[in-house]
Amino acid sequence: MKPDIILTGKGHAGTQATLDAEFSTHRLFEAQDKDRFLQELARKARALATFGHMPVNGALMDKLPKLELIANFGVGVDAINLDDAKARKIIVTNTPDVLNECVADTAIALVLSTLRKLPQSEAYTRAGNWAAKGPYPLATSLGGKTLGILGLGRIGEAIAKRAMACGMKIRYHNRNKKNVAYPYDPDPVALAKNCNVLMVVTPGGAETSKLVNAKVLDALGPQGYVCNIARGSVIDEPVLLRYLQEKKIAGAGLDVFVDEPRVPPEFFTLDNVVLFPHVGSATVETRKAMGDCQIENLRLHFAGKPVKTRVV
Ligand code: 8YV
Repeated sequence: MKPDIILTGKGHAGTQATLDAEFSTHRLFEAQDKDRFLQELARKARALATFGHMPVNGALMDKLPKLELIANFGVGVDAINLDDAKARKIIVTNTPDVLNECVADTAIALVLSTLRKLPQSEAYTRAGNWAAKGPYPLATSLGGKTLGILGLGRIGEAIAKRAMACGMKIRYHNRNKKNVAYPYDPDPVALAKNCNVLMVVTPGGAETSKLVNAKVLDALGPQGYVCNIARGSVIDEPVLLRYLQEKKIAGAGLDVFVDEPRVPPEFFTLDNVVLFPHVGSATVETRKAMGDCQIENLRLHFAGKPVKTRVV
């Protein structure tokens, strides 16, 4: 008998095909009547394979009393209520490390795109403006600038390495000071004051909600840039929009938004922001590695072994 597992979202196709082959899979995201779907699976669903940002809280867990494991596709588990899972002795796993390099590549692409205005200059060429209007206006160099990393975890470290290769200096703020060579700032405001480009790499969730607010953006100032590779919730999005409109900061590079995939359309008319559609880890290789990690956790658990990458 294959264990029954529920897939919460339409995710990586290869991963879902393997899950279909090895488990008895049920697609919550395709169910017309979600309550009925959950009722029907209440006595047999033993795992949730989570894809995307659908909230998984105690109320949902209580509808599935046989639930043993929540295996997330992705490193960020902010959509899953970890306290609720812990209280119900449900194991939660994620897919750390395999995406570090890819997300760091995207982070540097955001910095390059934002400071050098590369997407805008590309659009300028395509529109025929080079011959018609002359050279594209000068942009801003990375070399000699300071990158302030808010959340120096494994992804932050991979970003730091790349930024140094571009001639940038590194500082950081974390909940806990780390044993690293980079200078530490005691809070996000101090970090913003001391850097030219603030790179947000913290986890999402209640603890970091709107951590980057008006005070932090004021400290960054009209010459400062902010890039977000973490979660939209970490920045106060309406405030950021206003600061960009009023040129109270120089620019922003955003891979993540509060209400994905919906991006506030007011951003679309601004020239001082670069917008990516949450592509941090979005390569064939990395998504496969993430899926393999999620699958391995499910396999290990149902083989009666400890999972590989447990969060709680
Ligand atoms: C993915 C991510 O876009 O790992 C994460 O936390 O945000 C990204 O790698 C997401 O998990 C895909 O659902």
